Amino acid sequence: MSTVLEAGVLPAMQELHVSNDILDDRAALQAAWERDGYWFFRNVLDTDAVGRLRGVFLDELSQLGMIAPGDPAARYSGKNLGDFPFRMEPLAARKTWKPFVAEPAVDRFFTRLLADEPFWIPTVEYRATPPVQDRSRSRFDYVHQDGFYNAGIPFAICWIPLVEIDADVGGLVLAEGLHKGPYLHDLSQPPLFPVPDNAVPAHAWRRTTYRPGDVLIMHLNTPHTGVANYSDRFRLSMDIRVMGASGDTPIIGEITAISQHEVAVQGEDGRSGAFTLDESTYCRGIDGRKVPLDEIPLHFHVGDEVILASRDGRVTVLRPPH
Ligand SMILES: O=C(O)CCC(=O)C(=O)O
Ligand SMILES: [Fe+2]
Repeated sequence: MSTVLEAGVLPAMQELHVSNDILDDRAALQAAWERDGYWFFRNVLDTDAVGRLRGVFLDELSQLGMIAPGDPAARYSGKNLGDFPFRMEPLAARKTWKPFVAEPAVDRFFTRLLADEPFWIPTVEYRATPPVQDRSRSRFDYVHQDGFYNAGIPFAICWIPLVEIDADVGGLVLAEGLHKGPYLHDLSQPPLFPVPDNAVPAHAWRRTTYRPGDVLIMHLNTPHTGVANYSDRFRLSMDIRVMGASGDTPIIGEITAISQHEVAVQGEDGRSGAFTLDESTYCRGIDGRKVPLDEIPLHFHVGDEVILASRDGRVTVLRPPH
């Protein structure tokens, strides 16, 4: 039997459900979310706004010599990728996400969808994924549940395609309806706790051809992975996290004091406080590993930007934005 992880093969799989017709039906939205663990909407984000965001990616890629200047298809020039900033660090440094979510049409969509003001978690990935050379590996990059690495922050993931992303370009696949169970990550394999190959049944995987204007919003426990890019173009997308502003939002801010027992923060929105760190705290280092309590002062310093979620004065999650 062929499995989804066969080298180089993206198996046929069902399409994502499209939820445009229930956008203003709270009960139906809620039911779809509970059933599927995601919403996928076609052509709901203002394509001019998405185009401006894509333009920032294209400018950066052409400055790096990776595409021809102004090539909207983002065809890879073949230039050596040795120094390529795979996480588009220059865009991250400029907080490129901020003007995008502040676009009135984008803000209106999310306000309508959430029936609340959106609260953006600055955990953002700017993905400019070049074609892969090595086709001997599975096309699934790394199956994971974001919630496993972010316990305590009830956000949803917004995955936003900036170009057409078909099966060759790869994009994102997710496991429908598998957000309810226990984590699939293998607790016996620290520090990354990978999801075992057979943990997601092959029939649960979903994909589609994504286009600018579409958005995929996933439950934080929905298993998903990027798919290796077999095209001749860059795959451009941005993913960012959102929740309703009236929910239990984490503090986004700077550390003002830190020891292995306690951390104090000053939030951007004026909230501040000191919180206890204990064995139940998930302190996440920059590479996703859980940092042991006694190493926390080595990884986090006064002035660092962090996301802090707490319950009853104890930190549930402390992490850098990325
Ligand atoms: O775009 C990808 O390659 C993976 C996206 C992802 O893991 C996420 O949006 O949480
Ligand atoms: Fe993810």
